[in-house]
Amino acid sequence: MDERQKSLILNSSLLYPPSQVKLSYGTAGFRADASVLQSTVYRVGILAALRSLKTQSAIGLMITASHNQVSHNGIKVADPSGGMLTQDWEPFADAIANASTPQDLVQLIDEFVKRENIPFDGVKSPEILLGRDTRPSGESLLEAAKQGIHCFVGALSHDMGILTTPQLHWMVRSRNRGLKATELDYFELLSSSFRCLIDLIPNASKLSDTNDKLVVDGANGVGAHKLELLKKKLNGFDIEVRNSGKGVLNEGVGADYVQKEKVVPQGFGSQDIGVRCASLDGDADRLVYFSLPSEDSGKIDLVDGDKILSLFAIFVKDQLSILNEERDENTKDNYQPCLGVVQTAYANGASTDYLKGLGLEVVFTPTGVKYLHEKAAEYDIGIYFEANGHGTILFSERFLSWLEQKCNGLYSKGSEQQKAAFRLLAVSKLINQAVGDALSGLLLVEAILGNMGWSIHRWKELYHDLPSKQLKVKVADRTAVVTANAETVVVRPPGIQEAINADVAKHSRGRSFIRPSGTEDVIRVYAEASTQEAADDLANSVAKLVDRFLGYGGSG
Ligand code: G16
Repeated sequence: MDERQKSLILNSSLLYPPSQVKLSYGTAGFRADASVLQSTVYRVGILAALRSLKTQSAIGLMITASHNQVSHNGIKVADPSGGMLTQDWEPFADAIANASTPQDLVQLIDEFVKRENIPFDGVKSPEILLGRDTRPSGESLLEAAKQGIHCFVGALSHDMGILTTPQLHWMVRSRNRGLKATELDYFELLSSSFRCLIDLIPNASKLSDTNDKLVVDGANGVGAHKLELLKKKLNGFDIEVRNSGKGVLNEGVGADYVQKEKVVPQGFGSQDIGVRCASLDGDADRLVYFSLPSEDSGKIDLVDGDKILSLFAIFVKDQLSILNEERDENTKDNYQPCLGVVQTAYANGASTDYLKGLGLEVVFTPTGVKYLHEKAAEYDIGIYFEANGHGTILFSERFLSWLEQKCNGLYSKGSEQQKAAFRLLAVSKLINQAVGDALSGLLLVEAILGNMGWSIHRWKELYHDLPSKQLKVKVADRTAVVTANAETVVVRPPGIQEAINADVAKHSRGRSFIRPSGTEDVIRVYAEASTQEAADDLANSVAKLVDRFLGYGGSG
């Protein structure tokens, strides 16, 4: 970096005094109360410009705190693939976010530029796509990000306006692939591939029997508005959107609330009994379904990310089986696409048993889409979902070009094999392969339910969830908890895992784990057992252990 560049950064960083709060890049970028984020976001703007120079590609910056409360905000970086920032750069993100003086900041950047060989004489100037959700703090934070980006001469920043997080990721991916990348193109791709899947339903009239009305809880966030726009392109598909922004973002509404509390969100009531309902989170990267049982108890029948994963897995597996039935020696080949599914420790034990029972390969990673996505990319078709409703399907280039070949002439026109190949191709276009996307996920669920002729009740009955409970515990320092084996074992502080094991042993089908949240300042506790009472009891006793070992004034 030459002296001029250094002084540009030094001078502009004087406008953004460092925050007094120590922040970490976490599960999905930096998150905190919006009032302390200006300098962090400014510095991530610098990081994004460097990442763009390094990769000579467009990079995305999304200002959002997703499912967190409205007063919070955050920032995450989308890499050229549209996926999460490479984990190799996270330590640098942490270091610059916490640099205590402008001089330290410049020095850290200079060292990093040398270590990473970041070219300042590359063909392309930095190019960043910026998006934000509906939080009131978003606009000024976006300005801070721009200031960071424009420390670099010739840098381009494109403000894409208010978007869902997955839209921004999709735009980055599409732009870097030389494809159309506007919001209109996104809606066009989703609606056309959805229609294609609907047209391939064996008996299309079934759709109206099973898929009558869908009511969607928009979490009072950006997803509600975008779904209204998308709906206009869906040829009368009956979707009613509620919680569209009059209430408070994520408060008593949204996918996180519905999945964790398992209660009816605001805006829903006895008039919805038996109706198929879905919930998005604040930035529409998570999706869960639910229905209200016949007795008005305030509780819901939840169809979570695990069941969405199961539905997708069954459908993809069915299509692959049809392709495998190929009898014609001219079109048969030896390539056997490899299908794998990825879950986290939060996956209900019953879902894992079910998926394994289907003969599928199930692997586990720590919480965080960045881990699941990376694992799923190892398969020809990798399906990943967190129980909280965040997930997608990834298709390898090899598999897609094999499919294209099969569609284009190798299969006889109108054959079952050709239809199955067309369905999988349509899924690969409909589903957002950059990141989990509630809108594209919702359309895929609807299309698959239509193809199978299933109601939400039939879907819910795939398997019965083990009763579970999640709690949060405030502790003095959540980084004191260190986990291993995809977060199923606590290695620090010493002794706590043995104490958890002793509690788990007291409960039939008991399982429990703890982990530090990467998006909130809490330790999360998960427990499941054969009855709800036992799961609640186990979660409470493990939460007490957390408090004893790590709580304020706890002895350990
Ligand atoms: C983010 C991540 C998810 C993760 C969730 C909760 O979701 O993208 O992968 O499951 O945070 O993480 P934690 O338990 O570490 O707080 P979102 O929807 O908030 O972006």
